[in-house]
Amino acid sequence: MGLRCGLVGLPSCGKTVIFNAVTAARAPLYNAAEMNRVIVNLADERIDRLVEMYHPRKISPATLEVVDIPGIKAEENGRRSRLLGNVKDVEALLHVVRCFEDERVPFACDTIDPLRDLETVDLELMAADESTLENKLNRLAKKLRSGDKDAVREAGHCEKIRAAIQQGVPARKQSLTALELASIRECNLVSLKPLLYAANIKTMADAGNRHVLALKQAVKDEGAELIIICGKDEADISELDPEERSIFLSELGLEKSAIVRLLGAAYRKLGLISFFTTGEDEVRAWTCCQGDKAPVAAGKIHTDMEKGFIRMEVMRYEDLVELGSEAEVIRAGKKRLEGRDYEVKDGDIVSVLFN
Ligand SMILES: Nc1nc2c(ncn2[C@@H]2O[C@H](COP(=O)(O)OP(=O)(O)O)[C@@H](O)[C@H]2O)c(=O)[nH]1
Ligand SMILES: [Mg+2]
Repeated sequence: MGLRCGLVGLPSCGKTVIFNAVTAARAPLYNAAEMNRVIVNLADERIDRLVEMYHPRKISPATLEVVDIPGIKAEENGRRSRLLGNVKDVEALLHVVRCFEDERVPFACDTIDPLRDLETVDLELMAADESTLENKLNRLAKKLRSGDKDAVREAGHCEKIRAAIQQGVPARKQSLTALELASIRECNLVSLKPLLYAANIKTMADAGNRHVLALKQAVKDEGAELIIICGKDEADISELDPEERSIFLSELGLEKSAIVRLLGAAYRKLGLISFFTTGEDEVRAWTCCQGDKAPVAAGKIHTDMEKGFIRMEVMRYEDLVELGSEAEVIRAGKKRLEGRDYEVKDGDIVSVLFN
């Protein structure tokens, strides 16, 4: 349901520590082969406000599933395919990059070098995609011999994308056209997935160290997002109760915890927005893509609502808060009826009329 985000990175870059920080799940450390997976609620102050107004029996914030994917440089074959299976399964990747030096904490490499790590992870993702494309081309071969037009086009696209990957360009950097994307949709290429970066540092005082600076530049060149995280500190903080937590965060010079920053970055990067349904039964946040039309957004709630879509009633969260109640919003003529072409906006409160 919610967004699925996978943590990747070289062994001992701090994935599990960060996983614990974002989830407070306290998954066991040092267990490289185990997969940790957890669903966390997204903090959203709008939900809190809606709950005050509706006193619903049930509260359902938007969710994020975080998957701690072990060892990107797995040697053994079985583990490698399992790893990539799990990478395929997520909608976004968070690449944790070790930017702290500490001889007491062994690392996969002898040196700390974020740019090398970026390249290493990309190579691993691209190697997986190469074999995925290879498989698809093999499957297409039979149809090609019979001259199937769709197959010819798809194979052309796959070959072009594979060639660029072989030149070292991940699919996400290939500026693929809608048609090309359609040809590889079922491949679920891992180097196509949006990638966010997290620089893992020892203390906030290190936020300007040379590793972070190098990483910042590379991430900027790629047009991606970088979050700076003190994985270890945040993991400790996440074990505190909420009040103590905010005191500690501000002492460390952090406004928001890792999870909030992580989600903000993930949402922006993926072009995701939240809309709401409200009532005495349930106040609930839903996630859709920016630009999704009303029927598509309705389909997130129930597939029947997409199929039998008639109209959507929409009010703005801001209007509801400003006017104080749904009745007042209606009286002010600010509850609108929208049709199939309406693009759902972040903060819309909707109800769907359907067959
Ligand atoms: N000093 C310091 N050590 C860290 C930090 N983050 C992780 N570590 C240590 O690095 C080691 C590997 O971390 P882990 O999260 O298990 O790495 P993973 O292999 O990427 O999951 C552990 O000993 C952690 O305690 C950090 O921010 N500062
Ligand atoms: Mg780990």
